[in-house]
Amino acid sequence: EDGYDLWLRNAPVDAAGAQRIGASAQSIVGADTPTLMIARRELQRGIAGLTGVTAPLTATVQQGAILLQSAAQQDEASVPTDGLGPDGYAIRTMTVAGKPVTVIAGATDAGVLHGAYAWLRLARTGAALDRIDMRSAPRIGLRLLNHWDNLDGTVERGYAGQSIWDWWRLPDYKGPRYTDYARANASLGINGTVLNNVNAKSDSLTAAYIAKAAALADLFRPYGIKVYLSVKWTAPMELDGLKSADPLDPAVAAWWKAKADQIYKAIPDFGGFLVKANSEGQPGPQDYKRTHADGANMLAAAVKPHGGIVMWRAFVYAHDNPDDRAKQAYSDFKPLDGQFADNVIVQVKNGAIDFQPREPFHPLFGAMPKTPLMMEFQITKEYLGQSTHLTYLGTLFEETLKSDTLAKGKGSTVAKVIDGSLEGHKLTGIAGVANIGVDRDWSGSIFNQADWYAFGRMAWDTDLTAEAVAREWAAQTFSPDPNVVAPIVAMMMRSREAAVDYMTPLGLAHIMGTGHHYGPAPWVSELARPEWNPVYYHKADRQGIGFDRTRTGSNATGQYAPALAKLLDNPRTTPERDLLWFHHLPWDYRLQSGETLWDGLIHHYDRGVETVAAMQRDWAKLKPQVDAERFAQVETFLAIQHREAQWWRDACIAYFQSVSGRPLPAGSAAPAHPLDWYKALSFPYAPGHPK
Ligand code: BDP
Repeated sequence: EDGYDLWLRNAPVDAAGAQRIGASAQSIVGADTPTLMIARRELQRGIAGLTGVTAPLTATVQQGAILLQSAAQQDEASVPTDGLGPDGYAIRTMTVAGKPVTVIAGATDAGVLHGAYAWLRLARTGAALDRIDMRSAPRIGLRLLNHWDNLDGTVERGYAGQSIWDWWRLPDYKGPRYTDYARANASLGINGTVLNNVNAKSDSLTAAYIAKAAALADLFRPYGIKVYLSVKWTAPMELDGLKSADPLDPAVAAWWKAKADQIYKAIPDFGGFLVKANSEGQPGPQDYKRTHADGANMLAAAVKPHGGIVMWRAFVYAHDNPDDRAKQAYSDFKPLDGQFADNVIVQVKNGAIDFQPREPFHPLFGAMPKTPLMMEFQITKEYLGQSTHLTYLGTLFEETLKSDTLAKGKGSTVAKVIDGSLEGHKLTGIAGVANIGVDRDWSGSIFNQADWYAFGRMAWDTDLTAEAVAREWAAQTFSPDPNVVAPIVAMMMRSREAAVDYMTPLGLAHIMGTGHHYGPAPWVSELARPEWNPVYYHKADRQGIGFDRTRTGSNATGQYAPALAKLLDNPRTTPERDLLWFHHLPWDYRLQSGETLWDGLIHHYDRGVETVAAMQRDWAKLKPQVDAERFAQVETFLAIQHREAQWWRDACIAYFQSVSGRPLPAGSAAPAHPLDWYKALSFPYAPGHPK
């Protein structure tokens, strides 16, 4: 058990389980289309793995059969598929031709495939299969992975080995991993993938690389997955010697139009472009005194005749902008609301800074009613312990999606902004920066697989709770035995809060080491750009700590809906978990617990370390129930996490104490080393960051 099989493991169930599954899966009926053949194969493979019995394919309906029905196979007896959209499915146990069967229906073959995976999920997690009547359709149209994969095989912020795209040997060699990748994504309902890094190279738009992307698109198509590309703004200059990349220059627009035509010739269902422009040194339309909307609309016109879209990222902050970094995306984009073409969607990170262990939701959500906004989550855990720390992201996703923007009164959640229901948008999307590489376990650790899983499941259904998703994942990945599922879910559910506690409690952010973003470095103050320095974010001094973003500070609170801004302007009505994100407060400020801010901060750090120790103890008890290989990996990684949680705690406390000059509260141990010891550590070869 090396983790390669992910949640599609199909390990044998006990006799009662085999009976439960076998009775409802005695044979399979389905047409010979490419996608339904995949659905048939997946069902056969799953049922055989779980029960040891292979369900034969039959042409006629038999008792206990599974019937795969997409629109083409509908008759009067079939399950209605209206309202399921292009991706949804219905599963119903019913009588057909006098025989009890299970019908898996969809308006399209892709819908049926999603239904087949859903049925398998029910089978694997121990659900009853003899009485099913369910319908499920995603509210968000684009559910995409973003690969930050480079053409040389490295992965920016990748902690699971090299890129899974073997660009060098594509388009000829298409190894089995691509198919398994498609299976895993389709099983969650992920329906698109952006193949290359947002810090893009022009080369991905050359004929040779378009052919490579087309080979992957051909493989993914029957799984309902489209391919997209990140593009570099100056590609027309770099590839064909154009004099400029001005979006309003007709030659530039013509170049992109011809490029789009060329791509669509090779990939008729190509999804479109993802763009990082005028951000962290990337070129963009602002270099020509044009706006993001000018740039996005020019590209949008190029893909429009083919039905393509442009995803334009709002992750921008500029070195010559003295304003609070947390405010800059809003300042740039809010004035452009209503100016984007109808096949443009603006992609916004979950928070205003950068994928921190915790951030309040991005103020753009709810602030651009005339523009479709898509969510960008980071599945790869750049700032959350990368591959070794167990920090389940389901809770982060849930917290963000359920945050209330109050933009149109109570209940205006971020989920409703991105599913289009709040402001009436049809183009809707959610992206996750992938945590996938060539490691045998795909994601750098067994538990990181849960973040990929949770992203896909919650993209499909934003109402799912992190806990329900953890439960499903644990049952399929380890065992449906409640004695296994319950303790694993309990570990997962407190894991991210533990990391917040031992890294950045009470709303602190961005105090990680420069470049690698792995360990603590709250002391860093000498980097060229102010907002690269941790001291910019925590602003700790003798008197207190925190970033004043209130009306009288940077006024980042003013970017939220007035009703919310009012709450955030007051530390007493700011959620305590975000306290220091919005407020600079004296060390003696009283927390809700009654203790001082200083004591509370230390206690959060202590609690983070203790929680990891408790997770270690809980895992140790699972030894008899988990296979040796995966048990050992998790055990070792938890030991690393515990050691590093201690490191985070000690380094941060040593630093903050050097600033505050305060004694530690009774019962809290002094850091193991003096501050200089922590400062002297260096990690020149840490993975995942551009060298
Ligand atoms: C930051 C990463 C950087 C990415 C950037 C982005 O540190 O490597 O290029 O985001 O999202 O989180 O563009």
